[in-house]
Amino acid sequence: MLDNPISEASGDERPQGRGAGGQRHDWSVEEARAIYELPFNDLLFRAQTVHRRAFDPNTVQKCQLLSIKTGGCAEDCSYCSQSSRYDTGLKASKLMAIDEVVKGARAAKANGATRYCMGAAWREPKQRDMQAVTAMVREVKAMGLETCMTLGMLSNEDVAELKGAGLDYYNHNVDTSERFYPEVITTRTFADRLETLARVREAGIKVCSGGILGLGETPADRVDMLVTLANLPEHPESVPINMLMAIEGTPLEGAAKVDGIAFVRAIALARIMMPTSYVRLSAGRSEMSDELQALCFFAGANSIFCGDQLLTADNPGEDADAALFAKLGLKAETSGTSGRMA
Ligand code: SAM
Ligand code: DTB
Ligand code: SF4
Repeated sequence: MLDNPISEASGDERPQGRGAGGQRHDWSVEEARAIYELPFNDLLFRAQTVHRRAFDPNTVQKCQLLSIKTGGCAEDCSYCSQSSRYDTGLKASKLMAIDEVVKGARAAKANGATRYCMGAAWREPKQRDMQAVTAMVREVKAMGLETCMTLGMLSNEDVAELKGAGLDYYNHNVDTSERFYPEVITTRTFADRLETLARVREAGIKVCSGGILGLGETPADRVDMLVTLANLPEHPESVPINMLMAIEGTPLEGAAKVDGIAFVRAIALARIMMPTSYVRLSAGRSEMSDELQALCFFAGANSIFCGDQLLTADNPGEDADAALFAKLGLKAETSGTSGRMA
């Protein structure tokens, strides 16, 4: 099968474990690695074929981020500008006022974002913060935007409160492979991450989970990470793939750059294994050429973060993205017209 990408891509085969909507949850590491290592043209053809079955290939979802609580985080994630353990020069701030968040959401909507993602530099939210964050969810949702939050680990009570407020998505990345995880973060475990993801899913909140490339992981780690995501009981509805933005002062400030072709291979593998998920070309676009981004879209990425800032780091911004979309003939997904095929 692996020698003939077309037969799988054209749906001739129905491997065991394939559920409704063409989703499989029984990917073996060997099978995934063989796909990742296909000749590049075969890999891209296969990914694009899978992509076209579920999505309009020329429509890209735009999500906007806002850091609602910046810096001073107790965790030691070695890529992060917001960990209090590293001197990154970032100024820590308190949880933002609700009306400031609403103002940001209004601007994002005007720029064509359909989802507003609110992130806090916490290991986990404190009970005393839950009233404010749930109010943010209610107000942003009332504006007709999809809501997403990323607040760290959640308890059963937290997920119930967020669900009650109407939260649509929760972002919680596995970040890398289980094997490599302790080299990147020591203050929590890979199992802790999976536990929060299970709680979110159980509460009926949609899952956004992906990872970062460029942490010093091997190609095998990248494949393992994607197999973990694809073999969850349900695929995450959103899969953000970040390219490390090397932040001065963090242990990864001098990390070697990820090869662009290897990055595209990871996007393609995510698309093939999770055919109906939105695969988001996430952090790192400000350092990517138009050509690399175009290859990512061809490999099946169909979502981006828009605006000139991510949480704390740079992003291309509206003008650059408008020019890129025009060059590639891409259109932004609007709330009314989904990029999903009927
Ligand atoms: N504190 C929460 C947590 O860690 O789950 C939420 C915020 S955290 C900044 C969200 C994700 O952003 C991380 O899991 C990581 O995948 C990504 N990220 C953070 N810093 C990054 C960087 N310098 N380059 C690329 N991705 C990064
Ligand atoms: C995700 O996977 N990437 C976003 C979002 N989820 C929260 C965050 C990217 C952060 C990039 C570094 C920064 O802005 O500090
Ligand atoms: Fe804290 Fe999240 Fe940054 Fe880790 S990634 S240091 S948990 S803000």
